[in-house]
Amino acid sequence: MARHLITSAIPYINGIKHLGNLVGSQLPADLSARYLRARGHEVMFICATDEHGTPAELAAARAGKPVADYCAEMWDVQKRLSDGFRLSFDHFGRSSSARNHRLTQHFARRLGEAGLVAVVAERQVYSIEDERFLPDRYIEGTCPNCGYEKARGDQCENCTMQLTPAQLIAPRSAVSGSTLLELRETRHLHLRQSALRARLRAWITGQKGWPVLTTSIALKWLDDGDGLQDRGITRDLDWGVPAQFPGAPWEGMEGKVFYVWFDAPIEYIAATAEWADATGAPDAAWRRWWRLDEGAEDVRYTQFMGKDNVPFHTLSFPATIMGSDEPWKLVDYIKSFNYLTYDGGQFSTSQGRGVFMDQALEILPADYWRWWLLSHAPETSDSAFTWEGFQGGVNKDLADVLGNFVSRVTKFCRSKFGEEVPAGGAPGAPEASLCAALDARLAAYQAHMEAIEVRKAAAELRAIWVLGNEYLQEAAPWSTVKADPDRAAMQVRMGLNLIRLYAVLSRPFVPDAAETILRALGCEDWSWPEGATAALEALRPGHAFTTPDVLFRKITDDERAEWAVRFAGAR
Ligand code: B3M
Ligand code: ZN
Repeated sequence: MARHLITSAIPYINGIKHLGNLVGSQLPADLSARYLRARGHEVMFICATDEHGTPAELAAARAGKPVADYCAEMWDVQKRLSDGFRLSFDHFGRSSSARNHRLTQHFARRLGEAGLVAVVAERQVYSIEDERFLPDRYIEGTCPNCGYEKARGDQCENCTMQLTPAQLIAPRSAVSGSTLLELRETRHLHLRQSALRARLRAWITGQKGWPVLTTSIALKWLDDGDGLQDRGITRDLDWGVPAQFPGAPWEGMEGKVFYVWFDAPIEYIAATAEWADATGAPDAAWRRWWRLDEGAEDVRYTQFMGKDNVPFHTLSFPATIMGSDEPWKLVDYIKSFNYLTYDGGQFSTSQGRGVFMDQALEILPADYWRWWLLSHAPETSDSAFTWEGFQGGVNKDLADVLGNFVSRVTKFCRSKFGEEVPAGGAPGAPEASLCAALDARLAAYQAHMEAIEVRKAAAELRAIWVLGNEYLQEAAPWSTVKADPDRAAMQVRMGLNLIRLYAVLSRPFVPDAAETILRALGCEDWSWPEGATAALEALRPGHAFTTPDVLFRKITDDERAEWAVRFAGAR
């Protein structure tokens, strides 16, 4: 028993996320949360919507709605979709919450009092045609690092480099496309991150066993100096956490709000407080997850995110926490992901290219997507979504292997012995070797899940399903039953117990199917197996069950062809 705090990168509020977003943070985080709960650990799994900043303002303007209304509506939409994908957040918060306003201002004040915030007069990009200062994200241009032409003024999403607008080549306004830009003077707050460089380096290099992807990105930006320049943490926007507030150790920040990347990670903490508020729990209930002096010493904190988010989680957010000089919990392990590509190109929100969360659930149940996406998670490199690959994976793994096993065993039992677990004799050598093989694979499965090696865990689970099919094929109860009905009964009893075991082990990946199976088996025993031999005795002779309907249907060639056309672009 340990306590696990898990956060997923919080999705921007503007629009429905595509499958690449889903598999890059929320879905693997859910897998981990579900697994750890199944093993009896105490888990706090937090996500939220990222509601501030220019993307929200731009999207609200496009929708012709006040930004607060737009965000409230989109939160509902995203919440419904995350429920639809069975993402088991303990709380799905909002970065615009009162809790986050208060906490963000708290951190800002602490940083200011520690001398880590400077008021800087700077010359900022002003768009003459738009008649306004342009925040970084409202400026687009060519990346000085990789030449990508649609780099934004805060970051190049192609090479992950953090940028300032002045570094962009051929800058233009993202509001109007105007190139009539000039620099005008204004005052902003800057976070003196560079003062924390030594502490950050010591912390990062002291981490054991972080993924190479995480550490290399962190050290790159730390050493290049680029990621750790003192950065402006205020913006000229209305919507956000006000930078001028009672007790603020500075003046003159009226009309400015904190930069979205300053308040977004703080929302991990705030959303845990929102959870306490929503459940009527006292402050101590959320603080024991976050404050080292209030119980968080034994918490293991894991963050999940796409690789473009890594600099903010290895440098900016830790700088906020360290700089506060208060005992807040820092992350223990960062699991980061590469990208999922769509049919040879990129998923594109702006072009509507690829499959989005709402569309995915319209055409197939969540489990189909969960299984394929997780078993192809872009861990060591990008991975490719193709309709052929998706059809093949679903049909083979889910329909032919897991679904077919469940159906063969239950139907055969029903026809020969009726819908209850048959008694039969004692297991023999084939069953002993099945159990030995299961135990070895189970140990590997657990090890991969604990190490958050998602694809390896999926492969091991699939291999566990395959063991059942191989056993059934060799035992062949449909032949045994003629000469030795007792032995056939025992084999079927094994098969039914394997089905229950599969439901328990597969639940983190395919929760709905797992629940359907256990319901059909008339069983509520979700206990994680100690070992295969005991686990295969859970359903006793005489236990009644019902034969489930088809667990997973196959995707037809016609459907595949139709979907490929439908999701090619122009949503
Ligand atoms: N919303 C970026 C993203 O969705 C950003 C993550 C914030 S995590 C604190 O990729
Ligand atoms: Zn670039």
